[in-house]
Amino acid sequence: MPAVHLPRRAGRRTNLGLLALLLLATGTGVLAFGVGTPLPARLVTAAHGATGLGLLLLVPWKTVVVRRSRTRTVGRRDPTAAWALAVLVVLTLVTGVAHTVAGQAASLGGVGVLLVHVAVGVGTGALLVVHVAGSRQRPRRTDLSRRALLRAGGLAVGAVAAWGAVEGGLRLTGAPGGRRRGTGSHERGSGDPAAMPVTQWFTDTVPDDPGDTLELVAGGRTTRLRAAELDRGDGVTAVLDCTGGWYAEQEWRGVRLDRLLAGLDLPDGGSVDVVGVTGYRRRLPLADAGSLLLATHCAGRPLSTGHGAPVRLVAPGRRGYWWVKWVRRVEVVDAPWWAQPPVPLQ
Ligand code: HEM
Ligand SMILES: Nc1nc2c(c(=O)[nH]1)N[C@H]1C(S)=C(S)[C@@H](COP(=O)(O)O)O[C@H]1N2
Ligand SMILES: [Mo]
Repeated sequence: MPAVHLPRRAGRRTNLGLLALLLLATGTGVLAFGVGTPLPARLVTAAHGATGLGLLLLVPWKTVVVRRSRTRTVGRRDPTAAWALAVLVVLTLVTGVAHTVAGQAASLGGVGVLLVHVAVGVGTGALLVVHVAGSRQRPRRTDLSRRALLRAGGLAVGAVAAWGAVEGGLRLTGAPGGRRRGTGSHERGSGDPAAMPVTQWFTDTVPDDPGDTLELVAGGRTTRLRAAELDRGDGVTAVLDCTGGWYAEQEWRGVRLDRLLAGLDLPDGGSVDVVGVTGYRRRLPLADAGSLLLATHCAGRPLSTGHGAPVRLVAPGRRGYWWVKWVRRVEVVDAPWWAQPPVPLQ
């Protein structure tokens, strides 16, 4: 078995390559949830797909490293955690590719396959930290040598090629994955809100009675508005793109936020808190008010309760978790928009 005679350095390079790819995959995966506009999203998901698929290129070498470690008699670590990590990586890869290829068709007992992917992906990241912390390999100067960098470049080219092969294959075969959006989401229910999924972010639930009034707190005044007063004929066509892996383009109608706030004394550089009846909330920059819509209608019909009646926020270019449903309060505040948890907590 020639494998056993491999120089020690080879194992070290393989391990470093795997570590770099796994860290990049986890990082770009998390980043993918933050971007909603097609081009930046395309770049992030491409980097994500390439780093994820690139792991497969190192499998032959890692097999050698693992075999060699099994022949070691001195200082061998308990391999249980390492095997758990390997299983999670495989599950993450399988669910990632299943989402990419088949989208909503690949759901496991009602749970979207992308949700499973994110859960095992985050688990992988956590186990990776444990695995690396228990390793005796530490960074060295020679890891940045010319040859090492050339090899890293080779791996990067291979990873991008693997991603390109998957993308090309999807397009050639006409698989659903060939038509997904830059964010990786698959189309569902465009122009037909009844066919669009009703989705909650985390623990939130559709309220029995979302009420009929909205409180506007701005310029030192509090105004109560009936939902009917918010249907002022402002319209926008915008894509709701859920991090669960689907998107839908709809015509939304209601009132633009800058028109609702017109004539009020607003703070420079301020933000606006949009709060739903259940307490679900997001804070957005006031500077975006011209592109934000408080919507009462979708595709010419009043919103259904599931989709946020009587009023929901429409935030073009932002992922679905910004589109607060059942809006009860809109409040202008001095604080910057980023002074909030990066994602909702409910
Ligand atoms: C070790 C961690 C991870 C690995 C190895 C991994 C790997 C993959 C792979 C191989 C794909 C399929 C890409 C393709 O076929 O082009 C994928 C898709 C995806 N992953 Fe991950 N992933 C990881 C973690 C995450 C995390 C933490 C998130 C989100 C928080 C995430 C979000 C996504 C999304 C949105 C897609 C769909 C992208 C698309 O369709 O182009 N991933 N992942
Ligand atoms: N109040 C409230 N608004 C919310 C959510 C929620 O859980 N609670 N989920 C958000 C998420 S993650 C998405 S994708 C969209 C889904 O909108 P839909 O159910 O109309 O499809 O609503 C957003 N607005
Ligand atoms: Mo979502």
